[in-house]
Amino acid sequence: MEQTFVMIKPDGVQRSLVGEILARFEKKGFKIVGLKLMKVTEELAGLHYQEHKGKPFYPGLIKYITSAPVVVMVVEGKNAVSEVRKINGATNPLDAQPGTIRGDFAQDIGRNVIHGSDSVESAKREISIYFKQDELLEYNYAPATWLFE
Ligand code: IDP
Ligand code: MG
Repeated sequence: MEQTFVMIKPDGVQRSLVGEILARFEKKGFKIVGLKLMKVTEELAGLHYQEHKGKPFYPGLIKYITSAPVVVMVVEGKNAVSEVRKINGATNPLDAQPGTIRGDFAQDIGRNVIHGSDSVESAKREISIYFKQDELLEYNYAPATWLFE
């Protein structure tokens, strides 16, 4: 099973979309192995978005992501990295299909509600930025019996 890192960005929390978004991942059958509400510091934001340093939107992105609390989580399932990105939809909500989180709940690329890691390597790196090892739980996920052949 693959793990990926997901963040409900400040706009998602402020717009009361946490329950709705969590429900989508739960209903897909993803096992939530870590989950918390937190404020992202400038330092964490810089680590998370290091690949975008120097781009025109970078200062705005850091301001956005540190502006108010976010919900971070680690979800586990088959091909979790790419499946989560499908559920999230295209980066620009105007390109995101209806039925995706960004397609249903966002209009602006700078307020696109949700983050999902883009590769297994990124997922590992991002999980280690936001979670301590003892915040990731190992437990028996009952629905697995009915999710997998
Ligand atoms: P992703 O979140 O779909 O992986 P990335 O290209 O990695 O997209 O960009 C990271 C985040 O930076 C986006 O989710 C969005 O919040 C922000 N971003 C990317 N491009 C722009 C832009 O052109 N204007 C404003 N914000 C942007
Ligand atoms: Mg990205």
